Amino acid sequence: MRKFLTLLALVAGTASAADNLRPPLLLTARAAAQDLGGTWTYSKDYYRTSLTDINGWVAKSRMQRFRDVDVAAEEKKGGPTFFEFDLDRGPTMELPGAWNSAVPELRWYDGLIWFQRRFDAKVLPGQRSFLRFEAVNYRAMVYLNGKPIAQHEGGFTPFVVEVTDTLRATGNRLVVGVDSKHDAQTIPGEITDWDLYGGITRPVKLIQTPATFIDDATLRLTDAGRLVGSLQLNGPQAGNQPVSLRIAALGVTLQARTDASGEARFDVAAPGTLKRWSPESPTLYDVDFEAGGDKVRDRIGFRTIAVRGSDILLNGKPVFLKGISIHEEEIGSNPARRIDDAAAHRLLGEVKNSLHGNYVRLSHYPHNEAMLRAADELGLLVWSEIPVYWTVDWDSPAVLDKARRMQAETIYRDRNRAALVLWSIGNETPVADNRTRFHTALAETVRALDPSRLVSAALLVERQGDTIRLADPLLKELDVVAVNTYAGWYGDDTLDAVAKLRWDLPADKPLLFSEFGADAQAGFRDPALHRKFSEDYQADYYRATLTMAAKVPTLRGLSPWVLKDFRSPRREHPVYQQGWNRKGLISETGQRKLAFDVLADWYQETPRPAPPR
Ligand code: GCB
Repeated sequence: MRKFLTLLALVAGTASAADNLRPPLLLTARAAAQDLGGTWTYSKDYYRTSLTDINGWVAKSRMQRFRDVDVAAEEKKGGPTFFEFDLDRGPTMELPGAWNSAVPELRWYDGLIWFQRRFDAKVLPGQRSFLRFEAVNYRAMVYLNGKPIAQHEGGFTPFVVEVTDTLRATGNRLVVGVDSKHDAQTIPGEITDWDLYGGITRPVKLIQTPATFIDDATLRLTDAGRLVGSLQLNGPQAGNQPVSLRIAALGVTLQARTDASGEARFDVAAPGTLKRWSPESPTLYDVDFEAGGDKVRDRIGFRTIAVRGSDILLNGKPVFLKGISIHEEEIGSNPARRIDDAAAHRLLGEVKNSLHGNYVRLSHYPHNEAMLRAADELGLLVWSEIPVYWTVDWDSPAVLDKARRMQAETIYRDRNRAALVLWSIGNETPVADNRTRFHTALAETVRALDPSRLVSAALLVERQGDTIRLADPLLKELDVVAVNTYAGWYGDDTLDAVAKLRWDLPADKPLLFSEFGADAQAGFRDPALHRKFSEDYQADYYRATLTMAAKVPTLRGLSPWVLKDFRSPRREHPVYQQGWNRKGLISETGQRKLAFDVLADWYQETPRPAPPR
């Protein structure tokens, strides 16, 4: 047990400085890997008896799902031993994907489930092996061949564990305990406005590398027109090694040498032939990193992002962000948060090709890596956030540490994505000293880890008569002000009143409407009364809100709520909602509502849209 705890500490760590927040292993951008997706078996463990017995006694071995034991073979021997699980003969589930959608019995299951995957692996001498989990919601306890190898908290970020010494050539038994429970100490906390979606929701891969390997490599364009980056080697030969970077399409080849810690840096003037990435022309380059016997290729776009007064500058030019918010939920009647390339392109294609957008808010947590890559390819700017949503335990250093760790895991995962321009550090968190301290610390973390992108947060506003004010001390930490506004949906405002609302906002910072929206059930038309939940009301709500928005002088973009109806246990109106938040511009199956065209038309008027007529 002591050994297990030490290992856990290594994976979980604790940190105060931004430097210590780098995950110990990253293995980003590894194309060659053994995908462990497919058929897994599982066993529910509602009372967690794999972990502890009744009365707090040590768990009974007959309950411990993570053991490397052939239960059927043991049973054949007869004798006193018996088991109350058998993962080899358990029910099956196709992973990745949330259990809530996979099996009707698990629709509302919130707790611990053990998953098992048996696999063979090609183990070559001298090679190292790693398991990379792209996301397990919310906690993961990982065992390989009966050995505890990792634990991770946080449902939306990757983690990597080395398994070189534990991996077998045949018959590996990978068991993952997945605990979906949230509480006052988790991020997010217990109440959100989206589905529970417990499970191994993103790919699990077995990655093999040489003894010394490229753990991570990055390259970006600076405001001064230079390509700067770094490469981190890991292994016995990491220090003082020659490494190289090549962008064949630009004729760029750079040599560098790693320092004692295995890090090499690149810095060169960007060639004049470099085509900058933008939504209009999302140029990506194959960048090849090489060191010793290892090679990594990433497809990277190069652009700059900055603010000047109330303008957001993309490649030095003002840009207006025509966006929409999106949850990580694929289109279809029974989503399982199963976002592969096709699902990502389908969602983002709606935004790019039909809404005429150039921007998405990936809410309210780091999305599947496929979404970021699809945004890079399609040309959509991205806002990314960690789920510091509504309220978490602002006074707990441990919770702050978790938030900073999630932020770091996201930054290290996505920092090569040109599409990504905005890090948001919170959503609708009520103003209070402890909350502002928490966010200020997070903003510092983001700036320390990634000074090349903008920092924002979706803030709550104060209403005084017809004027909406922003009196949030967090403002000074942000490059871009963002507010969620629902006048005309929540509250008693008429839509005429919404169109006339005024805003009292900082004049020197860009503003984004990070959310506004109204529920509508697809197909429910009510042209006579324009009742709430009708498509007619939602379309009128959009017209009124866009009229109001167009009058805000510092407005530099919007991401209305939301592209697609999404599952939410809070939304139980039996006729209009049936467990879905209906603020989508399309239904869960992709049916467009009237408001879709209202926004699409507004976005088509460039460069900065005028109020709709
Ligand atoms: C919000 C939240 C979002 C909700 C939305 C709503 O302000 O940020 O997560 O889903 O409102 O529909 O009420």
